[in-house]
Amino acid sequence: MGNDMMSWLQGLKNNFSKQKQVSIVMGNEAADLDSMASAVCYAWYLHLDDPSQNSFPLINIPRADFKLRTEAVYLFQEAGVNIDDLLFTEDIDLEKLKAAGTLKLVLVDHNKLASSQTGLERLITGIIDHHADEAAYPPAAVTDIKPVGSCATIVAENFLKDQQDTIEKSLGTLLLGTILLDTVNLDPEAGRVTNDDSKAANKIIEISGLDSKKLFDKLQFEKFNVSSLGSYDLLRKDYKEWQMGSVKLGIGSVLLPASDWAAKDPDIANECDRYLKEHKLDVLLAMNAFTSPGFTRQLVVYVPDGNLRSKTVTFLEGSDLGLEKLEINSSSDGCTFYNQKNLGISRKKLQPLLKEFFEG
Ligand SMILES: [Mn+2]
Repeated sequence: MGNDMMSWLQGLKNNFSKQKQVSIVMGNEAADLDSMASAVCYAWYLHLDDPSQNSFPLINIPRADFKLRTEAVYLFQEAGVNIDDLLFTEDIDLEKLKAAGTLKLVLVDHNKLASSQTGLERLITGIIDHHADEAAYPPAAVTDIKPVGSCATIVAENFLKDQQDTIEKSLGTLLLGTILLDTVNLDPEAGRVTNDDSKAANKIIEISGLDSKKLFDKLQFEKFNVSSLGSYDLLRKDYKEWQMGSVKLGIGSVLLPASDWAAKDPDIANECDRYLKEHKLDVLLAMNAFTSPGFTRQLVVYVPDGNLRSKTVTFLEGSDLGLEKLEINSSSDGCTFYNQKNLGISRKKLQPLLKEFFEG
């Protein structure tokens, strides 16, 4: 096996099927960069500490969703990690392992299981986290829970304590990149960083020689760089839906101008239609928000039913959104595009207005 993180990662899939007792290290169901990087790095730490524990990181989302986390796509690639080597939710059946009596769980970046994973609490043996402690785990579990800026900081502290020699470019990149993104480049003004974050990050910089400014700038850019995503993925990257009376309504938050979107995809309406049907929606909205150069909001409305469309459009145009029709060069006839002049109305604020309208 050796002390090489890449060889260990490359062997995960093969070794997993052969395991008897396993420790699954997993992040929370939102699966942000912190959750994913902490799971991989902490499982590697546990493996170095005691290979007989059979520690495996689980990326707590379906494989197809990974590409939506564009900052993670960048950082894992920069660290030399091949995504094909990682284990996702479809690769590990936790219920089956539980039934076989071979499962132990180590949580990173959360300390209470998702509602879809309840029933596994008593299998939790360890927790590394930076959220408020909800004490929803067995008292015997070994925990390190403290309010630092990034869970990756606590993972890094473990390596710095007794596996400092193993911090090379790959591991350093995953840990440092995550800490920097979570703490806005260790900037006290942003109010996220703690002394522990700075201490861990600076130690990694010292050991690995990584350029933190360059790494942070690139991560920050990639986080909002949705150029690799098609319409369908743009819609689902940050998506919420609600039942409002007889109307099922979904809103995707899209991080690019409608004109750029139309340039990428000449037939947005077609993709909206596919999305709407798959989610069994009546109304699909996209709230576009971007900075170019000033902060701008736009709204895209897709409602195939004629009556419901005119009802929805009349309501939206008469609301406080400050809508102004936008001419988009696109064959997307079925979509209506607007500039939203009232920048204060986010999805969180629009949702109750729509609910009142459709339920009233
Ligand atoms: Mn976190």
